[in-house]
Amino acid sequence: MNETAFERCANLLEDARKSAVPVPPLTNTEKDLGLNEAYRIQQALIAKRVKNGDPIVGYKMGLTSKAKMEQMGLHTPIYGVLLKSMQATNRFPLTGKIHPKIEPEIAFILGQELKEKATHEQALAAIEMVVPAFEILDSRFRDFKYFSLPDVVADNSSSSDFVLGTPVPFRGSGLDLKGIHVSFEENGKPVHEAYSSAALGDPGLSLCEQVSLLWQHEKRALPRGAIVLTGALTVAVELKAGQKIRGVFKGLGELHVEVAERGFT
Ligand code: OOG
Ligand code: MG
Repeated sequence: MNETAFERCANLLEDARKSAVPVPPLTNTEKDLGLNEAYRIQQALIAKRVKNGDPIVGYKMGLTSKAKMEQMGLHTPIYGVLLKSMQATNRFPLTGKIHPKIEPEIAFILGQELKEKATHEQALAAIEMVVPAFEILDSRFRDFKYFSLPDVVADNSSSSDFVLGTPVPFRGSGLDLKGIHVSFEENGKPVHEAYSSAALGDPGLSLCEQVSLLWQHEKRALPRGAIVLTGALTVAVELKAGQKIRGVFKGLGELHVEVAERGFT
C-alpha cells in the first residue's frame, strides 16, 4: 500500500462516518493491509478531522480486557485518537450513528508528558486525575462484529464518542487503580460488572501500553492534559433509544447516560 491507498481508505471511512452508511471491511480489497498500514490510515483519517478544526484531546486504548477480546474475537491491544468533538454529555442522541455501543472505562488526565516507554511508576506519577468514563463505539463497518484487527485500527479503533464523569485527583487519594469495582446498569438493572484490573491487570499498565504504541507508530508524546481511556472493563452494550445507562465506579463516583432517538430539545 502507498500514500494514495492510505488516503483512499481514510476517505472511505470518513464518508461512512459522515453519512452513517457502513462500508465493507477494507481487508476485502486491500490485501496488504497489516497493522502498520492500518495505523497510517488512522493517521490520515485523523489529519482530515484535525484540519477541519477538531483538535486531538487524547487517546483510547482498546481490547485491553478479556471480556472485550472475546466479544470481538480479537486479542491484541490497540489504540485510537480522541478528538474534541467526540466528548459528549450524558444526554446522548442516536442521530447520525450506525450501530453504537457503550462500555465502561477508567480514564486518566495527565499532569505530565509521557513518551517513548514509560515504566509503571512513571505512568502513575504522570496521572493527575482519575475519571469514570463511558466510551461510545460505532464501527463504520457493516455488522460491527466480523472484522479484522487492521480494519478496526484503520477505523480509529471504532471510536465515536466518550462521556467523562467528575475527575478525582489521583495524588494522595489512596486509590488502588486495580481494585475499582464497576457495576454497569441498563434501565436500573445491573448487566455487567468488573474490577478495573480487567484492563491489562491495571489501567496504569494500559497507560504504559498507550505511551509505547503511540511512540512506535507515530513517534509522538502524550502531552500534559491528555485524556486517556484505558479500555473497556466489560463487554459493550448496544445503545437504544430511551435507554438509561448507569455506571457505578466504587470510590470514583457514578456516571449516567440517557439515550434519545434524536437530539434533546
Ligand atoms: C474495538 C475497540 C475496543 C475497548 O475499549 O476495548 C475498545 C471495538 O470493540 O470495536 O474500545
Ligand atoms: Mg473502548
